[in-house]
Amino acid sequence: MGLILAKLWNLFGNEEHKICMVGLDNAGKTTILYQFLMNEVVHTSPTIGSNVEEVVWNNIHFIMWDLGGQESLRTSWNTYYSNTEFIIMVVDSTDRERISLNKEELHKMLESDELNKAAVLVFANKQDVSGCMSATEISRQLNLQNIRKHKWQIQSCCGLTGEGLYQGLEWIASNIKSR
Ligand SMILES: Nc1nc2c(ncn2[C@@H]2O[C@H](COP(=O)(O)OP(=O)(O)OP(=O)(O)O)[C@@H](O)[C@H]2O)c(=O)[nH]1
Ligand SMILES: [Mg+2]
Repeated sequence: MGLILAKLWNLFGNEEHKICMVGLDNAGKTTILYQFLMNEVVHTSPTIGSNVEEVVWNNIHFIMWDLGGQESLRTSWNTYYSNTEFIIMVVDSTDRERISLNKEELHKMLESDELNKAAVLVFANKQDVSGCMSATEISRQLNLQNIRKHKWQIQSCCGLTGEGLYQGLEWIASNIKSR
């Protein structure tokens, strides 16, 4: 009976799915959060702490946490991990210098027990900038092939136009466990 009620509850779109959006400072996380929320570009300044918004898409409720990416803030990302179903890592595809730092942060966070069941979506952001790294290149640089314990996907996107963002969300939706 409980299971049936739970299924019905999900059917009416009342279940919430927690997403933690991480990535280095200036990657475009806050820009992406507000594209999802309002379909427009907002003026951002570096996030101190976090932003959280409820994004409803196709009757699915996502609680999206956008965590500040500056070095001093990255050490507290783990305080947000409990009950996280999906990690979105946003990568600035123009930032070749810090791609290995991105890799370190990603693989470090995936060692956390609290993220055992989390799936990972990597957004290769800022694809509007010519000469930027492609999703394939970023995938190689981040060593995504070596991630075995988590489902993962990489999606190229542009936070300014919204291009690619909903393909990413579709992948997330198709990996919700209760569906
Ligand atoms: N060209 C380009 N610029 C982008 C894109 N997405 C975001 N930006 C710009 O990148 C800058 C940083 O964006 P934010 O969304 O504030 O970055 P953030 O990841 O939230 O940074 P922190 O809060 O410091 O962690 C802003 O000037 C954005 O307008 C994109 O797809 N293309
Ligand atoms: Mg921000």
